[in-house]
Amino acid sequence: MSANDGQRTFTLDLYCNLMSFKKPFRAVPITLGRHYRAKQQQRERRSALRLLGVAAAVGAIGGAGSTALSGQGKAAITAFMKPIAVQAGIMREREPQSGDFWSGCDDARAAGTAPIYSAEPGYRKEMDGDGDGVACEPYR
Ligand SMILES: [Ca+2]
Repeated sequence: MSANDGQRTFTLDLYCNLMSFKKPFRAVPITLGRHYRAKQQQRERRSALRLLGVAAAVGAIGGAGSTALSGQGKAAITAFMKPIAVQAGIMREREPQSGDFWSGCDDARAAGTAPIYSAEPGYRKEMDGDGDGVACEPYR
C-alpha cells in the first residue's frame, strides 16, 4: 500500500463523514416491552403445561398398556371403556354373532348390534338401503 492510497482512503472517509446525512449505525440494546414479556411468559407456561399433558398421556397409555398385559387388567379396562365407546358410537353394545337374523334395523338397533357390515352375520341387503355394505347405519 502506498502513501497515496492511504491518503485517498483518508479523503474518502473524511468525505463520507462530512457529507453523509445518514447517522452512523450504532447498536442499542433492546429491552422487551411489558406486553411482550407477559406474552412470552404465557407462551412458556402453555408450553410447559402441554409438555406436562403429553407426559401424563404417555404415562396413562403406558400404565393402561402394562395393566392390559394381564387378562384381568384387560377385562377391567374393557368393562370400564365399553360404555363410553358405545356412547361415543365407536363400538357396538353387542357384536354380530353367527345365526343373527333381524327382521329390521329397529330390532338390530334395539339389540345394540347396529351397524352391521356386509361380511358380518345378520347383514341383509334389504337392511342396507343405499347398498354401501353397511346395514342399519346410525341416523344422521
Ligand atoms: Ca348403508
